[in-house]
Amino acid sequence: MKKTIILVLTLALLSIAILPITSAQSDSYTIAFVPGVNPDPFYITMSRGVNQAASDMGVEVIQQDPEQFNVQFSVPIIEALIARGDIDALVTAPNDKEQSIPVLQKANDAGIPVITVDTFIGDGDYAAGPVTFPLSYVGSDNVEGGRIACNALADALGEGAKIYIQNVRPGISTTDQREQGCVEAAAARGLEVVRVDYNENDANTAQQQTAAVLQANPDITGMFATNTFGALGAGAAIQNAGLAGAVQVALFDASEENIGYLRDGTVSIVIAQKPADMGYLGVVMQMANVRGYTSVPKRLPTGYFVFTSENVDDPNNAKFIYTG
Ligand code: T6T
Repeated sequence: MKKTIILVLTLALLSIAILPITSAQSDSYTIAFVPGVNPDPFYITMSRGVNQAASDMGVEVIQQDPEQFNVQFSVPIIEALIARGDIDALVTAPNDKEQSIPVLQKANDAGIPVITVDTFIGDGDYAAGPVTFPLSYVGSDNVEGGRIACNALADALGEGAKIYIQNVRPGISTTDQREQGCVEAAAARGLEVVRVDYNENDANTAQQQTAAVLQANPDITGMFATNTFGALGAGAAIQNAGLAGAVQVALFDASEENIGYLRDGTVSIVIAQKPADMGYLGVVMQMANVRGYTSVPKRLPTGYFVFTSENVDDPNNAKFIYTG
């Protein structure tokens, strides 16, 4: 996989040097970036990668942020970007596997190539799945991420333990797949998933739900929170209930707050994605495509770094913590 990334980067960067592109063409190339929601440390970090690539490649980026992780907010933004008539390519994290399809199809039909970063539409298989028009899907393997989380819980708790999942909302490709991976790992390792709650990306809701579930089910000894906001709420609930250490907790997303929960012993592992790389590679691959390369891969997994109490203070790993 590293080889693919290096090849794409090398081809795209080489193209700047060797293709006869006028400064007018390069000046006028504009990429729209629409993250899943902001503010969110994950997408703030992704934005850093997008802007770094744009600066490295001399293209303009227009970023527009949905206020909530919801198609009601992202669809009008994308509609307006299409209507401008001056957008050459779109890099975006769709809010819903199905509901985001029509507006992205419309962008593609208007001649704006689409790369999805972090999340996907359809089933994410843009080569042979039900939705094939996007150029590429750049993001984590989220089934694998859910498995990493719940295998860690199984390692710590052993067979027969009861666990709880804090998730966002059905329909979001990433968090659906994390839940799936966790449930699969739990079944394989003999853990019982007692309950799944959905917090709508609201840390306060996640905190209240977690507190209520742990109080009503004192035999739950492990939990998995599938993204930044669920993790933030789960960590607070565990702290307030004085359950640090008694309940093993696996969190997704390496925000400063979540790393703080790991440092103070509230949680056991934090799974970091590579949002800056997703953003950087999304822009690079759009540029490779516009410059005529046919080797842009339909799928580019970006990998993880798993933080534990043993490696969290190693300065070499600080780069995996999200930008605040
Ligand atoms: O976990 C990330 C992202 O991967 C997911 O699609 C939505 O939530 C986050 O942005 C974290 O808040």
